[in-house]
Amino acid sequence: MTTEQTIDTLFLEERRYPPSAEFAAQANATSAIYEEDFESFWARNASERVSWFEPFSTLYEWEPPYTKWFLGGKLNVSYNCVDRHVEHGRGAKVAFHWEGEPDGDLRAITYEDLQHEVVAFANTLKELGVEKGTPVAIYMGMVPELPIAMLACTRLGAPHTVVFGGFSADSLSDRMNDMGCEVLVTQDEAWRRGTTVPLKRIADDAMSDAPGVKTCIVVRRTGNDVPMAEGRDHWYHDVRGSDDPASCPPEPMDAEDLLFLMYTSGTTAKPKGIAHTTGGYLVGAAATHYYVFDLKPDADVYWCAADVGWITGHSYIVYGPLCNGATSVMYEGTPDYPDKDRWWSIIERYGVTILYTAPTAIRSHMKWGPEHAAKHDLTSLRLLGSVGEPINPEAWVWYHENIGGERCPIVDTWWQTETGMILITPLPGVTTTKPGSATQPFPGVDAAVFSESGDEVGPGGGGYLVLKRPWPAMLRGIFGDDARYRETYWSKYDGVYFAGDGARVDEDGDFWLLGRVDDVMNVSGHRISTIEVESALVDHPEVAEAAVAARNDATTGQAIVAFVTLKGGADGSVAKLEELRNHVAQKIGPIAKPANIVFTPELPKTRSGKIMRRLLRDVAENRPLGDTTTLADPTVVEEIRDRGQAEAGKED
Ligand code: 7RM
Repeated sequence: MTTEQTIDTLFLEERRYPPSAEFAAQANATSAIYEEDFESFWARNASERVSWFEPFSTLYEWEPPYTKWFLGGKLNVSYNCVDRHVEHGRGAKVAFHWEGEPDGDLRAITYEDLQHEVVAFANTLKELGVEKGTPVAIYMGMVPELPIAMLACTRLGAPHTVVFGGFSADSLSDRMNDMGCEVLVTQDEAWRRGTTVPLKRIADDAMSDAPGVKTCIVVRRTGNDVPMAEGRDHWYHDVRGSDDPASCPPEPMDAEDLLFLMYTSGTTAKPKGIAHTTGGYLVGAAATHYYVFDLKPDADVYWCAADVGWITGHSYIVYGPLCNGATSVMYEGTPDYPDKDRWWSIIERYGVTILYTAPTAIRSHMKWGPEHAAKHDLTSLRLLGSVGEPINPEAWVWYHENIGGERCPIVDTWWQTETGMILITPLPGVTTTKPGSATQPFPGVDAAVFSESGDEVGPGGGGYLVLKRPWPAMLRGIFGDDARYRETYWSKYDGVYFAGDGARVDEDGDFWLLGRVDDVMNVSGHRISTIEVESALVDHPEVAEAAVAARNDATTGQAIVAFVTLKGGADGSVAKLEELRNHVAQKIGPIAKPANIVFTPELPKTRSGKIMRRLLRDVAENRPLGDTTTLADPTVVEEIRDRGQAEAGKED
């Protein structure tokens, strides 16, 4: 057996955080659920977390690379997320504490309110021609009508695609054309940092390139004037249907009927429509939400601070929490508007008990300083979560101390748009956590790290993350592109899912995610992951954020270039540069010492907050920039390029 490794691992993190006895005593999970057999685990969760109109007859089928789950079962997602809670006497419970960005813009929406809203929206869609199977696009900001429209689609059995409200007209029309959408739901404008984003105008541009869209429903948010095309566009308040639940019963859907597409950008310009189906997705989202967040529906106030336009928002703002009957916070705006303590004020006012956010947000709060959180009483919090990128140990510890008051377990959850649900994560009350490690596969999930040639890498080794058996919320393919589906996920290894992430397993069998495999650097024959060098930099007390990329080098093959943001936005000196290089050498070894460092006030990020190292590579290589259409702020990379050129002389 070969034990060839494909990524060298250098960073050693030795801090350990065992669960407290108090947390463990009340936790939804115990270590026993890891012992449960895979089939009985999922069959039990399917019946405990979801109500079926007709029970399934076969748990799952696996004909690589396609899976089916809960075959023969019939269910409806809006029934599970809304009606059944009302039927069980919980209609007066708040589903969403919604907070708009403008001061005082608040709505508390109970499950009973939600039922009426969903029914009214579904009747509207129906009257405008939507039937079971009609594809609907939704292009909105974080307003209550966004989850309402999604649930209305699921009530009718109409598959949706939600396009994040920060995307351009081209992104929207591409997605609508790919899915064949006939109907678009949008809003007049969205609030963002005290100004407005003209969603309807952008939607108009998109519709001019998407002739299949015959109907557009416009929800009023800001109340400003927007153009309305006669015959095609309808104000929601003018066409709102009956809200009598009896007038619109939930459509019984097959477990394998398409629930939604979520487009995700790949290596080529054309985004992939990741397909999720009804039964498996709902069971996966609800079961993980229940165990990973230790949800107590009658006591918790849960807040996932992502945008509903991403998969995180679909699974952990809308479908998982509502299926579990949770009370959630939904916030429309940005974390620093009007002030940098907005999040902490929200947590204090609603008594939020569970917070789920991304490392990029945590690092922003670190950069702004702990004093903003310190102004508020955050003692209601009992559990914290992280998702989206590897979390640097320093950010993890900062989150633990400054937000969690050192009492809250942190769940670092690894998953993807494609996986639909969390796959690698601690279970709070059970798992001993380690800053920077997502720890263990969720019960019933079979993950491993493979070498280039497809051998399983043993403890300590780095390689490629794979999944060896299907899970209920697994993607059912790329919409309309079987060949690309097989090529992207199933061609590297036979019969196992290739996630495209580097990972290592340690002596305890815990997983450490190392970033996208395309970002791995090769210095003098050593394959080095970006996250380890970045974490060594962020470990320095003056560093807020860091991203590294490789450029070609005549001697070492590749050399590491680091892009660093200092706390408080300070400018870096030549002395600081040397200090940071030495810090990395001392932390993980001279091989990982950046050849040069560019100080920058911001890093280039996608709209969902992930660092775009591909563009930093272009900057490091002094090449023209590749595709920048998914950048949150396209000016950032130009600024970095100017600085990179100014600093080029400092390299040794
Ligand atoms: C949920 C989401 C997926 C990619 C994935 C990873 C990275 C996400 C973590 C993480 C390390 C984590 N879906 N990623 N979570 N890396 N630790 N806890 O983000 O489709 O937008 O992105 O995100 O590279 O492949 S996504």
